[in-house]
Amino acid sequence: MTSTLTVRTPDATCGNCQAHITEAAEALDGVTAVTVDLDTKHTVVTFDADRVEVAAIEAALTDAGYPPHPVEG
Ligand SMILES: [Cu+2]
Repeated sequence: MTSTLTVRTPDATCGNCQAHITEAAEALDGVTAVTVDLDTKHTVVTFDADRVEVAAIEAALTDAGYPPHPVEG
C-alpha cells in the first residue's frame, strides 16, 4: 500500500541538502519518491508501507544528517 510521510527537515538549506536527503531515502527498498521543499523545509517521502517502515525512513534521514521533526500545525 502506498503511503506518504511528511516531516520537517530544518537542516535542509540548499540543493546539495535536497540531493542528500533524496539519495538517502531512495536508497531504501520501497521508497518510490522524495521531495524536499527548501522554503517550507518539508520533506515528503512516498513509500510502499508493505516494504519499508516509517521508522526506517526517519533513521535514514537522521543518518544522512537531516533528522526529521514533526510537521507543526
Ligand atoms: Cu545544503
